[in-house]
Amino acid sequence: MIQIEQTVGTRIAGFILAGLLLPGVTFGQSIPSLKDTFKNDFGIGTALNNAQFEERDPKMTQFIVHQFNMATPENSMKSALIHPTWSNYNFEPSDKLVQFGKKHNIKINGHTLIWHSQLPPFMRGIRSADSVRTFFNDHIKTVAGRYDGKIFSWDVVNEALNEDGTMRKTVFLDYLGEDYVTEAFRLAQQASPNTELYYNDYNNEQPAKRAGCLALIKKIQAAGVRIDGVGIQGHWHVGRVPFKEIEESILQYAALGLQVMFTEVDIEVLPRNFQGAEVSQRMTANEQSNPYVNGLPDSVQQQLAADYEALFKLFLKHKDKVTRVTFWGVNDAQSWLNNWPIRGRTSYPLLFDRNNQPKPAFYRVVALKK
Ligand code: 9MR
Repeated sequence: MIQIEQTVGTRIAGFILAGLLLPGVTFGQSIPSLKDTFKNDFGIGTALNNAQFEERDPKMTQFIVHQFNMATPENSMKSALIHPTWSNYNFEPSDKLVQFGKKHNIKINGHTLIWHSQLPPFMRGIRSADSVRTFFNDHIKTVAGRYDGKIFSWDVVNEALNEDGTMRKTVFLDYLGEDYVTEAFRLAQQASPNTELYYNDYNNEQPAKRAGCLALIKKIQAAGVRIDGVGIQGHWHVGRVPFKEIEESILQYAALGLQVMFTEVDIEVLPRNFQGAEVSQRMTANEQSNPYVNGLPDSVQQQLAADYEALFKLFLKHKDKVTRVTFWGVNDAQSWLNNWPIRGRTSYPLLFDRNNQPKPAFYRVVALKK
């Protein structure tokens, strides 16, 4: 008994001491965990950069492991990085990501096999269908094959559609024709039979693009090729989250027998004059374009919290169809939105602030389960 009391006493003293010395570590653990909060509902993921999955900052690692049970590499598996020259692959970072997932029980979603953006430089010089076909086949076979059974899922094709639902003009469409999407899934299935296979896009909750996405999925299915899920990226804007379209999309995609995932969620608070996540689109800076350098006004903070709460309410309502919700970054400091479509802004799109402290939106989301 005495011994137990002493142990408990030592632990409490240690806890207080650790709190004084390493506030982030101890207090980080006292924050509720998203993955635990939603453990009976859906997976909770984050995009990870190389520094994060290489565990360069132990406090960050501890934070990630406490909050998330799924992860997507923000860049390391994109073709420009994993396949930098015609016959060379750079698997080192992504192998580390896989180890990170294994060690911490975090399921990895590979991102992404076929995307027109962030292509290796050698693809720019390619002018023949044969060469594009060779790249396409080799890339999918080699990359998907390497991680078969080691990662949980793949975004096989990313962003193949225009806003009006037609096929986006890309090097793959130009040289391989409309069936390249189905073909990518067929090859991924052969190379990686033990991995779930998804189609991923932004704005594919919007009616016209959604119709194109539904048609694309039906085409893959009609060819007898496996597709397990569809990712709605979820790059939205505060006060303008398209709840109705999101709900319709969940129902319509699920009706095709697919899992529905929200794969890159963030809610922008900064001014922008267009919707979506087209990386090549840019805006010119002016005096109004970076308004919250010294902090987010309470009114915007509250709107952000209300939007996140309503979003998670919707996800929970359809938890039988929604299998994963992934944020595009761990905290506001990491978000790509600090640099797009204007470089060097101060954005606040996620649930955790620049010091990994929970924002009001976090508490509103977690409170849904109380
Ligand atoms: O967050 C990513 C950023 O670091 C990269 O510079 C950018 C380059 O293409 O890609 C960002 O991630 C994108 C994702 O891979 C696909 N959907 C849109 C995301 C935001 O641009």
